[in-house]
Amino acid sequence: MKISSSDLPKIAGRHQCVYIACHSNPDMDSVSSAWALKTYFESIGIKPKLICVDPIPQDISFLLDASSIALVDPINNKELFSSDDLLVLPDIANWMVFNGETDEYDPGCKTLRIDHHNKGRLSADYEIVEPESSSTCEIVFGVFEQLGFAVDKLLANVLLAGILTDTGAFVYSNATAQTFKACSKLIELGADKESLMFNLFKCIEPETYKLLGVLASSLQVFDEGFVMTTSTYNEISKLPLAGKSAYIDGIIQTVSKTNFGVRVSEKEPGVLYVSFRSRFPALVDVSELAASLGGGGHKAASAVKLKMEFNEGVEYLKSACREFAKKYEIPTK
Ligand SMILES: [Mn+2]
Repeated sequence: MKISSSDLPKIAGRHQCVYIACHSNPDMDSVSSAWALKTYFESIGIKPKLICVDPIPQDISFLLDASSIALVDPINNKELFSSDDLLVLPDIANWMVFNGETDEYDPGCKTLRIDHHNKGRLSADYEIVEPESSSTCEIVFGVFEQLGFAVDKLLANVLLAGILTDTGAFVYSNATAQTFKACSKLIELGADKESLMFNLFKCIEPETYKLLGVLASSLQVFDEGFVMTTSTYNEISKLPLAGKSAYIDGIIQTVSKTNFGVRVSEKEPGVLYVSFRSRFPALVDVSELAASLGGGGHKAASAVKLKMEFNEGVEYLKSACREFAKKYEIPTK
């Protein structure tokens, strides 16, 4: 059920315990929006619990204290939530994104989804879903403005960090006039753009660039008009410090004469993390491609996780991408 910002306090107040989930393999938008929502709920006397199925990346520590985010195992712990609880799902469109494993999941409590992903397979009890927003942090900031919740300097920094990373520092097509307005207000509220840019984009581990070398050497352009890079578990495991960088997925959407790019990473043996990036998001909707394989995301950026042996998975993806690519004319530049 679609709700408005003003419904939030009474919905949260109805429940015994409020949980706020970061998604599996959490990024800045996930952790920042979850942390921001926790700050709001605390301001109205609710003490939510932050949870995540994966550890929070160390590189977020410059921004916020993630030590209160509890590591949970919702698949094996069926008693995690009681029927009186509310589970808040920021930046989460599918149960697989929440639990890291499967869409076949029922938390056994009420759910509230606040998200900017379209084509979500998860139907929550309460929803604030805005696919036109750049990031969940942009939505959350809009919610705070409507609620009249005062955003201090720390919170402004946290929200701006989520927007900056989800837009690739405004490079991606999801950065709209509304996004710039929100960022302008956040900077006026005290967000330190220069410090964020330094910490987010100028503190890259050298191994990240070595990983880029692995990706560049595997890069293959297909006649159907797409590009693919692959990295095996063996290659990735030698570079444990290679962080998540916007630049890494960025390269697959910049190759001339292609419509979209694919990055295949075997992060665990037999588990392929696949990112899709559209070069023409208004025309080539890679969320369709991801959805056809069981994943999801946006027109410009989507993903799927496949449990397949590396070579078999890569061949499977090549044929799915070839089929999808046939729908589009190959760009002249
Ligand atoms: Mn996001």
